[in-house]
Amino acid sequence: MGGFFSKIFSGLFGKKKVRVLILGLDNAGKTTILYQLQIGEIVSTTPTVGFNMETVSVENITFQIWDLGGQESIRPYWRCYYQGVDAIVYVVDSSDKDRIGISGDEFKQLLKEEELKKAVVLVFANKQDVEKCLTPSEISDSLGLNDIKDREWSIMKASALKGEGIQDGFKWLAKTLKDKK
Ligand SMILES: Nc1nc2c(ncn2[C@@H]2O[C@H](COP(=O)(O)OP(=O)(O)O)[C@@H](O)[C@H]2O)c(=O)[nH]1
Ligand SMILES: [Mg+2]
Repeated sequence: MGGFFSKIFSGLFGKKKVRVLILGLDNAGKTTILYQLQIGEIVSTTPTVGFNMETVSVENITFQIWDLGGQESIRPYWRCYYQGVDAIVYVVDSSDKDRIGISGDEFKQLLKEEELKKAVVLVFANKQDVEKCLTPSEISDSLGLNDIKDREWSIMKASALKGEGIQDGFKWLAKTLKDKK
């Protein structure tokens, strides 16, 4: 297990279990972010038609990672996984201008889910190393972040490829979850 993860998370949450959903369109960089955290092997992968979910457990934290998009038919079943979710980490590919609209729509759908109402939200504006990519402020607009009034949220620029911004993001998350308890 990576040193960063131990330092930030271990002991912080004691025996309480924490559930984190890492969501975003395919290719956004979710799996790469997990590798950056060096939190260990992916323990299970569930690739079915149009639905891709991975689960990683470290200490008392369960990360569930999903690819979103074009999956209307199976969406009703997602609710089975929403219960007790403490945080949503939403990953955006800042270089994918064509799909920022779709990504924003997916995000807004998620925020409407009753069972996710209490979850804090961290958005990674990922792939900031790509030239002429969308800025965090442009992504903020597409996701409607400034309309969020009922929960804590933050947007961080990141390059999972270079390992930039990821640790800061999870530090914010850890602190915010700790303060909530
Ligand atoms: N340039 C750049 N490429 C990235 C970054 N993060 C991920 N990628 C690449 O984007 C592709 C998809 O990443 P992956 O983590 O598999 O996305 P996932 O589908 O969301 O899990 C891979 O080729 C990664 O190497 C980044 O910050 N910058
Ligand atoms: Mg992946």
